[in-house]
Amino acid sequence: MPAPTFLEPWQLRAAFARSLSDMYGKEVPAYTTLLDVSHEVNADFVTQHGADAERLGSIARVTAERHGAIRVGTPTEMAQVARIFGAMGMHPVGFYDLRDASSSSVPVISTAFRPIEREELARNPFRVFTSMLVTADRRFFTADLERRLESFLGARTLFGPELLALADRAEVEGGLPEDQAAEFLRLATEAFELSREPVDQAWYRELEGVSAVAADIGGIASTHINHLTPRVLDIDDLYARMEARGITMIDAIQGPPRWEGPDVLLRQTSFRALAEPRTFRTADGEIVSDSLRVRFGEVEARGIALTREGRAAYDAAVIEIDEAAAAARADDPGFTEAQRQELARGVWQKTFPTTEGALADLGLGWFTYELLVEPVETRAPAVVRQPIVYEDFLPRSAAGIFQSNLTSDGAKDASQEGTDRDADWMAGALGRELNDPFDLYADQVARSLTGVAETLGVDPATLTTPNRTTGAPR
Ligand code: OOG
Ligand code: NI
Repeated sequence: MPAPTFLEPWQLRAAFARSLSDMYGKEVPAYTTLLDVSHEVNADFVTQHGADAERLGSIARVTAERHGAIRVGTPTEMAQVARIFGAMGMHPVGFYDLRDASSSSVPVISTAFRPIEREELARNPFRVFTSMLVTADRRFFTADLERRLESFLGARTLFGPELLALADRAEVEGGLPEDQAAEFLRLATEAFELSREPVDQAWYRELEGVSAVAADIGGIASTHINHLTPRVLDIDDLYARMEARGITMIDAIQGPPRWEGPDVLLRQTSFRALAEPRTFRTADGEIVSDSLRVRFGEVEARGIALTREGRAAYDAAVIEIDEAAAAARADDPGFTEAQRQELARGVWQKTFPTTEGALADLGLGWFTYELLVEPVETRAPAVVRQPIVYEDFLPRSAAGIFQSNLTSDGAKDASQEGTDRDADWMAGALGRELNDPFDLYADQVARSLTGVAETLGVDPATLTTPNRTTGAPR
């Protein structure tokens, strides 16, 4: 009898991404439409651009690529999520504070679980944006509400002991045998299904008065996947094709504008999912059918990762665009989204160079260096520069995504002092190291330079000198 197959973390991750996608497609049919349109957009893009289309990831990677979003209530639940994703080789990266990034009431802080090694990312880059409530923040929750919320959250179990035990075993042993892997994947997928249990109506509505996000997290005794986002190679094309199919998208594409230079960071857009039927238990114990609009469809395009300097330039450009757009809107209430995009393009042209080479030479973007395998032996080995794709999220876009899909703004008492939360606090809640995204990109660059320098027998520092490298002609 052949030995049972053993699934390594990346195989668990790829299988989980598929399993979650199948489940979510059944729950939210519009997601399946989004996948169909995404595949069309990507296929057409590859036909038009050839090998250049795969500069920021192979088409196989991009086709399988998804990010999920989930929301939990407590540090205990957050630490359990970390164990489940740890089993799949997904580690917490980055700290996002959405409490101030949003004008609506979004009382959460977040991190993203994702693979961190280059090879692992190439195998399957599945990532999950994970948010948790800050119940102690008085701008959102009174002391009384905090106490009742904590007691509700403390009494629920999102992830059963069997799932957590399998997760721990996978992490310690570097994977799971086939039968245990199947059970792990089944339980993990089930943990993120939408519950059919009746929702306590009074409790849900009370929390909704404070924040729709707080109600989604703390108003029900289970969690669910909020959205699952495919990646496209041309998000403007996707936007137009979705609208042509009669699916109304939010007004804007979040993040950088469309322009003639290299794509950087992340552009995202979304559409409101249909109202989903849910049952509620009323104050007098009656079960009634109603619906909730909480989950939505999102899609994204990824560009080149920016260095700290590049990111600072990005953040400044975003503020400049906002201020200029606000001024233009004050002058002319008819100021359109198309005009805002045009204005944004102008700011981009001042801020970023139009070639990858300049982005590298100015130290704004991250690039790795590789030896070009030349079939012609007479040529000296050439060093080629490859852009690193941005693997993370943007707090402002995340806040925009949260906000554009809320049914109400909720209530935020700005006169109260916010509760301090930072990356160290998050690491403590997770009980694990919280990776800094910039450090991860810098490591990738350093490793690529060392590799090339060793092969050539030169000092790695000489490899990043401008003009020493040949980039793609862009
Ligand atoms: C997460 C919103 C953020 C993104 O892609 O920036 C997000 C949520 O709605 O739970 O998913
Ligand atoms: Ni998202």
